[in-house]
Amino acid sequence: MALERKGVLWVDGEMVPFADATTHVLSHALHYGSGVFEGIRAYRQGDGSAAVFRLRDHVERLHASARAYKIPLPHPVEVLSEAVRRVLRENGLGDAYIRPLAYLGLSSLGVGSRDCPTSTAVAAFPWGPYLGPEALEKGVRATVSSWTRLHHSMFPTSAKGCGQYLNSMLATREAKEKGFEEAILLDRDGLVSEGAGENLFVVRGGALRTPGREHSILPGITRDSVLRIARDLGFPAAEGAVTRDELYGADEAFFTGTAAEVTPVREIDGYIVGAGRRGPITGRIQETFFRAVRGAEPRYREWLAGV
Ligand code: PY5
Repeated sequence: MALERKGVLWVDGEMVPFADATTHVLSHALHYGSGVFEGIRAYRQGDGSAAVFRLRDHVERLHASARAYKIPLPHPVEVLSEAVRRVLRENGLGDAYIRPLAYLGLSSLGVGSRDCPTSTAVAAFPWGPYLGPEALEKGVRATVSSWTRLHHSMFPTSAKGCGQYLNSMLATREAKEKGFEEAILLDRDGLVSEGAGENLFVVRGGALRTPGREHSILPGITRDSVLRIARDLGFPAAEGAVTRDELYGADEAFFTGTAAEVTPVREIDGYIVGAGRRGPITGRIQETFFRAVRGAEPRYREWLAGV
């Protein structure tokens, strides 16, 4: 979906019109991917107000990502959290996707240069279901990628580093060229890691499993929320290894992520998952998740930050 090219962004403490939020072509990050980012969603609540889902966790992860790459991030968590709120307010947004970014800018082009200044920006815009309008209800068709998920010995995989997403881009493009909607990447040992931009859950015999950190995943905030929701609903939910044949033999499977929310997977490489539509456990988790983000589940109110 193309960006609307309007509104204002927060850039290092100033509100800047869309057209002016630019950078130089010799910025370090453009050449080497030396930036970190977040994806956050805000949701319209029952009373008409807007709230941000797990705002503090996302801003803290941005700081952790910057730390992992030794990219100085001068704005404290409180300042960036307020920047997110301000961008939503000033753009009059309720349901929105928020994209904070911190990257190394213009000075020199040595790969390890320490003199490039960090630029930090926060943008917000409407973004519907990431994997398509029908995905949340009908589920998506996924394929196991020929590309291996980058390994945690190569990159800090728990960070959202800009350059890491070349791995995801290759996998996503390959999947789409083959007629699938999303890619599932295996880790270096051939075990399931995650989707190109989502975590993955499988359901077998009423129990949920999702690959753990040792499988080079990004430990997603939605994944964490879904683990809690599943257990609160009484479903056993564990982190652990998922083999490729367990993936193909699952009763149900679904992706989780800020952009993808909770998206059922209905087919993987020609193997029909369950009955080929959203499974019953996936449905219950998805329903509870969407109630939680809209403020309709009192026990998860702590996940919402007012705007
Ligand atoms: N794994 C990867 C590789 C991701 O990029 C993401 C999020 C997740 C898992 C899920 O993490 P979380 O639940 O914390 O969002 N992806 C981004 C998002 O905003 C970018 C997608 C294009 O969902």
